Amino acid sequence: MKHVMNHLRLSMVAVAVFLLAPSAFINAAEPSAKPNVILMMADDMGYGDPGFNGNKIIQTPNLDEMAKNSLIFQRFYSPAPVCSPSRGGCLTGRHPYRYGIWTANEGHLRKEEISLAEALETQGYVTGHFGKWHLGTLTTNQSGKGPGRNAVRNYLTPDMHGFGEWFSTEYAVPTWDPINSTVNPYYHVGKIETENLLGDDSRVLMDRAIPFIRKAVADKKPFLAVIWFHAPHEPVVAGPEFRKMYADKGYDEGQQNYYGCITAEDIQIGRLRKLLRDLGVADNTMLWFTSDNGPEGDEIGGTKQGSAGPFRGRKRSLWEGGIHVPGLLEWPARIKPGSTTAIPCSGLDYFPTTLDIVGFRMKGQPEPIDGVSLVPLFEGTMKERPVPIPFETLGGTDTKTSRGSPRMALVDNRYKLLTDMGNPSEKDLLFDLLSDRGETTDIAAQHPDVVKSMKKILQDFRASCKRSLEGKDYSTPFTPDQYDIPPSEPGFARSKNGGGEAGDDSEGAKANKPNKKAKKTGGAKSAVPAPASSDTAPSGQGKVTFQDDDSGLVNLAASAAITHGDLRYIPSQEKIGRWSNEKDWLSWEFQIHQPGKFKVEVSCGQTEDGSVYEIAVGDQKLKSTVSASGDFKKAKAQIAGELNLTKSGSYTLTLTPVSKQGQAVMTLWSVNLVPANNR
Ligand SMILES: [Ca+2]
Repeated sequence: MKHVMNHLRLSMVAVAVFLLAPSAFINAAEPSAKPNVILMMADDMGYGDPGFNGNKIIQTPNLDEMAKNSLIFQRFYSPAPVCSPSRGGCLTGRHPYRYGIWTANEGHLRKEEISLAEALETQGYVTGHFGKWHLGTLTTNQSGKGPGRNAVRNYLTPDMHGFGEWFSTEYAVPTWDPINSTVNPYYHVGKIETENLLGDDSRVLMDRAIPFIRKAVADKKPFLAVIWFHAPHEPVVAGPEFRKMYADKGYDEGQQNYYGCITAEDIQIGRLRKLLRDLGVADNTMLWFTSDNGPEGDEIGGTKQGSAGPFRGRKRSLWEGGIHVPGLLEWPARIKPGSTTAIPCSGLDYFPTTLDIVGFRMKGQPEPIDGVSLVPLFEGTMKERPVPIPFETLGGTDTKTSRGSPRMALVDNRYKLLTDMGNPSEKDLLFDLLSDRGETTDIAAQHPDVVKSMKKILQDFRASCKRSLEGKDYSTPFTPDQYDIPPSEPGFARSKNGGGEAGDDSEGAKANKPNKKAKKTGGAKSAVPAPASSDTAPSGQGKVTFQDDDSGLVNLAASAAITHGDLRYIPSQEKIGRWSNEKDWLSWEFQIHQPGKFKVEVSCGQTEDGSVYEIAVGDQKLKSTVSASGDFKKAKAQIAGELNLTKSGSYTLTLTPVSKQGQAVMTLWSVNLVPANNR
């Protein structure tokens, strides 16, 4: 009895100590409660963009205020260096290579995975998704990304993963007037939305999140709101009042748009925080903020004004600049204002952390989960991350896909290993992130044992992902198909067979994968592309081509041309042929977001010199004469002149014959608008 009393007394002492001297993070814990959960994510925002990470130019007063009241993660990682895979990781806690989302616009969040929304729904939560989805197509009819994105195989809407309410786009839309994106509309629970789509996109989507939250609170239900902003992803556009803020300070147009759309986003975050306080639910709401990957562009310029802070590399790379992103958690019930942590954490941790807090485990949960519960961190008992964070992305050595970084990385409490494991050019790099966060000094040679043990973890990770891809983590039968071959395997069949497309989550950023525009039918059902087996395609495909984000190039491909007359596109040769009638002509629709002067390069074939043609955009006209390539089947690039496109936006280019030489005007592969150097 005495023993029991002592034990009780000890326990009471322990409780008293607990209450009087709580750990660094605990305020007034209420373990049985189900906190509301809001996952906010900016798109392509760099670590150095928000004020709380040191930015002195971009105005983010609401995020800065939130940061003061939050746990600031000094080392927060996105699960991947590009959009779609990063988002999959945030919703499932599992690395995207386990379910075939290799890069942006590839694969989809498999139904066999369990998302945070599905899990919380079983616990009485109401669930909503607002903004960019990027984890599947939203209609089986088409993807605005073009025929390369298999809209049927990848059809996966938010409600198929547990979101009862959703107001979402398949991929990026302009950050101002998102209605401009006719090929990529907002859907509200499966129906194309047409109302309240003008002005700031962050406001447009917050206008939908707020009533959802109000209703959940009125119904006394805990809620999960996943708010995935489009800003500051391309097309980066800010409204006049936001541009003016920065124009007045002398910043150029690209800066005005980039900074302005972040400030507009920040205002909506302030609006949300105020709502939570007004409704009396701020205390027990976990309000997270992060970005899905690092800032866009090889370097700063145009509308690519994002800052990676002190880090090397940017979006698409596994250098810190691609994956080390802003991270905040505001949760007054459990997190003391002014808390910080230097322990590496990840978007992969959202899922296990939330399930740990709510205190349940999903039946049939696919395992392993790559993230960890951060509850011990909140309780002050986590001194180190218990398991390292694995990364794998598509890429290689070319700067377009991975900006020069190796394809795999492992981050532990101190070191980061980067490796091109299995590639012929395999090279291992090791950095001590505690003393060298800028990744300047490779110390692999000095620490072969560290390299070896970290590499072993990545080898095991890769083998584990392969098992996941084959469906071995699922309790239900799963038959993998050709798109479930990991990129590291021979026979990996990406893009060409319609599984997805090149790794870029910009809207049509690769100009040779033109977006289809529902011009003729006026709805989501745009013209179905001709099957590859047919020799020729009908005229008037009407696809909009977008300027490439990185190179600034506008590639007006034959496949995207609208044909007028009897002209035919020949898919097997990717060219326009049978151009014997001088009355027949071509046009293309395209959009640019980096205005300037462009050299017009026509790639065409003719056996003899002399056909004359005219290229026109608006009232600018260029007359040029075809110089022979020697053969209609052989392309030769020729410069027709220069165009000055002074504004961002939509244009039409026409190519009209003036006279033909011999039997035909020419065969045509493409018209390229190549940015002139003085852009
Ligand atoms: Ca992104």
